[in-house]
Amino acid sequence: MFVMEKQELQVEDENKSGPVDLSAGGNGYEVVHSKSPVFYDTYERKSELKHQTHYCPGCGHGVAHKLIAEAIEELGLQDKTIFVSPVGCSVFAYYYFDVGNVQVAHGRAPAAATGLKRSCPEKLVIAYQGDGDLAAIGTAEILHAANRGEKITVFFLNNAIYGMTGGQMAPTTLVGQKSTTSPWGRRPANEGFPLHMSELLSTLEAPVYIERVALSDNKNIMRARRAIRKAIENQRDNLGFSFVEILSPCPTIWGKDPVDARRWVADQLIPAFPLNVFRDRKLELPAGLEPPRRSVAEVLEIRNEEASGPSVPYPHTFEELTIKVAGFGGQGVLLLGQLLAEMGMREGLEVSWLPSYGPEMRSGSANCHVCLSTQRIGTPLVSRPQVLIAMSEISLRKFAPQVAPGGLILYSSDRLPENPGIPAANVICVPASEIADKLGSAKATNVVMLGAMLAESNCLTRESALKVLEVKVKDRALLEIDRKALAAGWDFVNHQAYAGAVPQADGFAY
Ligand SMILES: Cc1ncc(C[n+]2csc(CCOP(=O)(O)OP(=O)(O)O)c2C)c(N)n1
Ligand code: SF4
Repeated sequence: MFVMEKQELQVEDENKSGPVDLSAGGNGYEVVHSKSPVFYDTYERKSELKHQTHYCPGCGHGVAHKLIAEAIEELGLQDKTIFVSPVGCSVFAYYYFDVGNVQVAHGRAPAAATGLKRSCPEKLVIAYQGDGDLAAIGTAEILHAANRGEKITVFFLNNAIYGMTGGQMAPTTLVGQKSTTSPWGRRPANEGFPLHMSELLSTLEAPVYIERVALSDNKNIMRARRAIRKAIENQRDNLGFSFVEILSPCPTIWGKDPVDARRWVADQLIPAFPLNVFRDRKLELPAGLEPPRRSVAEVLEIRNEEASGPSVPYPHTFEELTIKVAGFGGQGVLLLGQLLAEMGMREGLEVSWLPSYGPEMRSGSANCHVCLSTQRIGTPLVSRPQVLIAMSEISLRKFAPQVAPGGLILYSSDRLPENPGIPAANVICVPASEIADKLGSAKATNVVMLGAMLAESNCLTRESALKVLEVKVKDRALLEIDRKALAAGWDFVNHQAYAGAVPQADGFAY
């Protein structure tokens, strides 16, 4: 929208999203300022708002977005940027920034940004948070990310209030400032004093850069611009944790017009939160204590050619297979799920593994959800498993009713209990613990079940199972037993299970 007339007029075409570029026509106009290409052309969420943002007029979020977009553009980092947006008024930042985007749960941006940066260190990871998000529900996340010196950039929009939810008191709300939850004005004796996040983080060793700026007037906005750019440059140069607190107007909740709101930033916020460079230095780490850097493939002990997928495609007969493994702690329930997921990965599938267990270390209930898919997985939750591996009677009774019609239940026992309440599913009882005992270790019970499952479902190959076991099982003697256990579970299903039929209430009999 920003055509500056070199000589006289500014022209806009109503039918286009941007200005008419007259420079090509050689008529004296020159575009000196335009919307950063780091922004999408239009705001797609609402048809009636395509050419404006969802922010209120005079809101600081829009200004901060603009400064960030320009810095990313100037530094040529658009293709490398991952923007982590929070919960708050800026929740929709991903509608504006044409970069990689992740929107996270309330307060969790520094934690998500940590994961992103550690797994993709070459990316520019920006966490953007409001004061409710960062300084209330997310206090722990920001403190620990800063203390670990995560090499991320955090922009903290402090407008001294919860904007999105209608004006509740934030940790940064000023003494005496009214909010819906402090209608009498914040009283330190009851609500405590405002939290000064920049000062707090400055007590930590690890951060390399902490500055507080304000969107109060053009001069301060230019300072904010420089601080934002520097915080991004620091990450580009791999320097460490950078944090910019941006005092920002929220005219709507403050009940002011945009001009007065800016003035209020200058008159009230800045005195309470003085502008300052609290930290700007290189981090000196003790020598010799650097963590080793290993790729995901190395950590999983997958050779590179395997990590990049199999050369010969495996003949998977399913698009998505959902599995639940359930039992109690100590039975190797979670490990069995991990084995399946890692086998799937080796066979070039998309996989997910989601554990769920009680607080007890041993003997508490434990189960895991596993998805194997030829497509991207929508959710790791398995509420209707196609396969249930039940390692105990309690888990059989609890999860069998969830099994999809026509699904498969493998039960670790020689027979079904009375009235098991099993739906129209195929059931195979596998005396897995007896088999494992005979082979020399009850620990191999889960691998007997794995062998049985592979034999019955053909979902993954025995070769993959052996490869994963070789990596996972460090004890050579146990590995030998596991190899036999895999074969024994397989043989049981192929040669014995059908001979000793167990009558089923629904007519299925194995
Ligand atoms: C777990 C959780 N708790 C509470 C909320 C409600 N909630 C949404 S936004 C918000 C506060 C936002 O304030 P702030 O971070 O200051 O951002 P602003 O809207 O002012 O930009 C709250 C409490 C939520 N969405 N999720
Ligand atoms: S409520 Fe406040 S923070 Fe939210 S968009 Fe409006 S002015 Fe901005």
